[in-house]
Amino acid sequence: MDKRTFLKNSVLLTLGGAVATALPGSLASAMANASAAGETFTLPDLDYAYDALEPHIDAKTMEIHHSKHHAGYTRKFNDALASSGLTETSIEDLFNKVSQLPVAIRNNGGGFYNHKVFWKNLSPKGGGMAGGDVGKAIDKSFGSFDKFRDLFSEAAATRFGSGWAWLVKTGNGLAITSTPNQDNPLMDVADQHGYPLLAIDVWEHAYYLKYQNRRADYISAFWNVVNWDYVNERFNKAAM
Ligand code: MN3
Repeated sequence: MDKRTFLKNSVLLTLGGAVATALPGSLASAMANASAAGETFTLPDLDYAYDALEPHIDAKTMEIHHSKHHAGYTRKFNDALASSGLTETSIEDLFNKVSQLPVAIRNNGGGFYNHKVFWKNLSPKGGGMAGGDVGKAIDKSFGSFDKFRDLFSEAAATRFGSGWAWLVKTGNGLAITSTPNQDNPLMDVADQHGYPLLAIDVWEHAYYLKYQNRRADYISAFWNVVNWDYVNERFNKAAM
C-alpha cells in the first residue's frame, strides 16, 4: 500500500466522509471519488438472521463472514474499479475479460459475487433433495441426487487451500467444478465455464470457528441448509 492510499484509507476509516472539505485538495478529491464509486456495488442484506442456520452454520461465523469478509470484498472491489477507471457495471462483462484486468478486480469482484450467490443458496428452511427442473437436470447429468451430492462434496473437500465448489449450468447440462481463491466459473480464467447455480465457500473463514480443521463435517452440514428453490430460480434464468 502506498502512502497516499494508506492515508486515504486511514482517514476514511477513522473520520468518515463529513470532514472531506477540511482536508488537503488531493485527499478530499480522492475521498469524493471513492465515495461516488462506493455506490456501484453494495453489500446485500441476508434474507435471514445470522443465527438462523444454527446448528449447521453458527451465528458468529455468519456475522463475521458477512459483515467483515463480504463487506471487505465489496469495498475493495469498488475501490479497484474506481482506481482502474473501468466504467462497466455488468459484473459478467468484467469476469469475461478478468485475465486482462488488475488482480484486485479478479479477487474482490469474485469475492463480492461469490458470497452474494452463497448467501442466497442457504436458507433455514433448506435441505433435502433438489426438486423442480434442477432436480430433473441433476438426475440426468449425474444419475441420481446421491451421486451428485457425493461428487459435489468431493469437489469441495479436495479443493486445495482456499476456494469454492460449484454446480454450474453449461451448454450441455450441469457440471461440478471448483475454483481457487475467489475465482468463479464465469471468469475467463476458469477451467470449467458455466452459470453458477450452487456454491459452497470452503475458505477456512467459512467454517473454522465451529468445525476447525474438519472441512468434511462443514460440507455435510451444508446440505441441511441448501435453498433448492433459489437454485431452481438460477437454473431457470440461466441463459446457456
Ligand atoms: Mn468467504
